[in-house]
Amino acid sequence: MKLTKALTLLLVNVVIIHCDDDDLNIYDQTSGPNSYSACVNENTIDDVAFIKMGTYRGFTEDGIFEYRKSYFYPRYMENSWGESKAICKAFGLELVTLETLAEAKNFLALAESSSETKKLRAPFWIFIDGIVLTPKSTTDWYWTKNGQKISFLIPWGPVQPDNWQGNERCFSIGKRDAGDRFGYNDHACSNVNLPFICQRIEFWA
Ligand SMILES: [Ca+2]
Repeated sequence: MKLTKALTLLLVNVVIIHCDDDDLNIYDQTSGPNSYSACVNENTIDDVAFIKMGTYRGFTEDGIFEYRKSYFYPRYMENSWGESKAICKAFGLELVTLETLAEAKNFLALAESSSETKKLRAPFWIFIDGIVLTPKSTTDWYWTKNGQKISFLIPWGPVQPDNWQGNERCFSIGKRDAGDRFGYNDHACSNVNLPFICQRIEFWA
């Protein structure tokens, strides 16, 4: 292996190691909870640190752009919202955004049926992109990757958003009770580590 890039991202040290052709592509968590190393080959990223959860293809709400998206679940990783965003970026991905209500609904169903999320025990929440500017608001939510307001009515989970303990400004999905369906939730951004989901998106006119 040859070390090609070392990044210090917020409190997380992410070391990206290029995989030689004859190396096994491995993912390992080393040196404590805030240090990760991964052998990443762009052609096989689906099989390495990230489990590909599925794909989505649709049109933006204005109907101008078609897009195709792939969702990736980083196994074994739990981080703050800011760290999650940085880790996705370090691997050439983004923390998940949702372009339309149709995608938002499809994404919930996809995440709910994933073999990875089935390993989690309720209550659990999973970070995606998105912050709220007005606490407990159902409509004042923004994607941080481009600053755009979330344009559809968010299908919140039961009793959400609740701004629990007055500290919930980041967007997540998951469920509170084992029997619940997946839903969207406002969640604390820091001082808590959660799983997260990254995406890769391509647009074309
Ligand atoms: Ca909440």
